[in-house]
Amino acid sequence: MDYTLSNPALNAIMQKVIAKNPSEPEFYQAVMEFLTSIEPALASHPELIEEKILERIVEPERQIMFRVAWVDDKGEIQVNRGFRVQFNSAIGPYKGGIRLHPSVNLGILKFLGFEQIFKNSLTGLPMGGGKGGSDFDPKGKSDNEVMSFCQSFMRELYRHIGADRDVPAGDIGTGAREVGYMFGQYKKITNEFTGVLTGKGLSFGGSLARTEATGYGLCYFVDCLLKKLGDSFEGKTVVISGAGNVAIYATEKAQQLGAKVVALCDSTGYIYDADGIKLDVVKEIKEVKRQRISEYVKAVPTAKYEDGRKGIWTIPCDIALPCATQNEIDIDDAKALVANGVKIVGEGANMPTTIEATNYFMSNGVLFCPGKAANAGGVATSGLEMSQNSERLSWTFEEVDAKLKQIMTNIFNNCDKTAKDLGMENNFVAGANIAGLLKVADAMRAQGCI
Ligand code: NDP
Ligand code: 2IT
Repeated sequence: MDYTLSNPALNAIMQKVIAKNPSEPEFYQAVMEFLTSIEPALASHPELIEEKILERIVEPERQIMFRVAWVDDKGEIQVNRGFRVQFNSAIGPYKGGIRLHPSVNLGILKFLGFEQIFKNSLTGLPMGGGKGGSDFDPKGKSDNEVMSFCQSFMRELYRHIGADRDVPAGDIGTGAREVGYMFGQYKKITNEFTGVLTGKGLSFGGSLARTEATGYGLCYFVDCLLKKLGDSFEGKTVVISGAGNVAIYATEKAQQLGAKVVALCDSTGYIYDADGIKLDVVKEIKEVKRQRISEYVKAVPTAKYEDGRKGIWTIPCDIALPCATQNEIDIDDAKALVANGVKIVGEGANMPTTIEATNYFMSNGVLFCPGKAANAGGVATSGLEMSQNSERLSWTFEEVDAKLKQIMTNIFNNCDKTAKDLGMENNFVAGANIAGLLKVADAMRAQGCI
């Protein structure tokens, strides 16, 4: 990958990032995409360079790494590494998920924390950017082992977080079960019942619609785009990757809006159901039994299962919603999607599309919705959970869902207008990055050199 930018000031920042952060390709990729797309804003905002806003914004405020030792069911001690990257607190307390996956390392969490700054800014809510996680693999672990890990993880993390300091939540491998164990341990150590985590269970401060929020929000964003085109989800064929929290609720909303979702996947393979995915079957397999997606064909014998997840992008569709993980669509996948007539790509996952693939989509007339705008519904609803916790109230599902829809509409309009004003209509990558950046930059300037 060539990380050279044509603008000398931006290129200097990029080269410094590479020199100061060895072996962190995902972080370079996120910074590269960001710096490339914000260039049109430099002329009217010289302070971004002159006051070193950009040079400061690519440097996390704080990075915490720690040992997580825990005891497995055989009585053996296991050692994992825990992280929290507190990237930027200019507009609010650090906010972002906890990823539990064997691939987790500092560079991946820095890419995620960096993206989170601009995503959270776009929501319009007062939340800074952060991300955390561990290389712990929850797959195949017993409940007891997951609890043991989560408690040990929180025994260190608790001293760095707080309802007004840093508010973690779910991400890959972290759902309601893990958030519950972490919350319980935080409460035990601090003797305080506060809104320190979001995505909590409904019986202890969680928000209705948080489970659904990222997937629903993604579809609300894409629906705004379809409306702009005078179109709708009705009758569209949709391919969605992943079979986790985001993918399941993107499927649910796309189906409610009249689309036919024909494929889902997990890291082992994909299912194709020409009649439309039966979501109750998927929920039972993934949410209740925590099994592989291959089980689907046992319940729906007319569907097909293929090993390996790459083939999912060869299925013809109008709309592709990558909702699994970073870099799951490369240039070959993009070419296959375009050849099969895809019109819209909406990122439910964080950075699921490589830079090359993104450029290919955009130069071939595909409308591309970047994750930091399109998947912001999850963290936005986390912000709504924080508001409910602060006022000791809980809102109805309909209230939260209506606010989520309004926030996604605002994000779409903001990205659309920002791009249009710069003469780059429908470039939602530039629209999202510039709109997200300018609010944070304004707050950083106002707070002086810190
Ligand atoms: P889950 O853990 O619920 O599901 C993740 C899904 O993606 C699983 O089907 C998983 O398959 C698959 N997957 C994960 N890692 C890989 C990998 N390396 N290769 C192939 N497949 C993989 O996570 P979420 O649904 O919460 O998160 C999905 C994406 O959405 C992530 O990028 C996350 O950062 C992003 N996101 C999540 C938000 C949220 O609120 N949860 C909010 C905004 C973005 P398998 O089970 O086989 O591992
Ligand atoms: O990537 C994300 O935005 C999330 N994983 C959700 C973060 C949150 O704080 O709800």
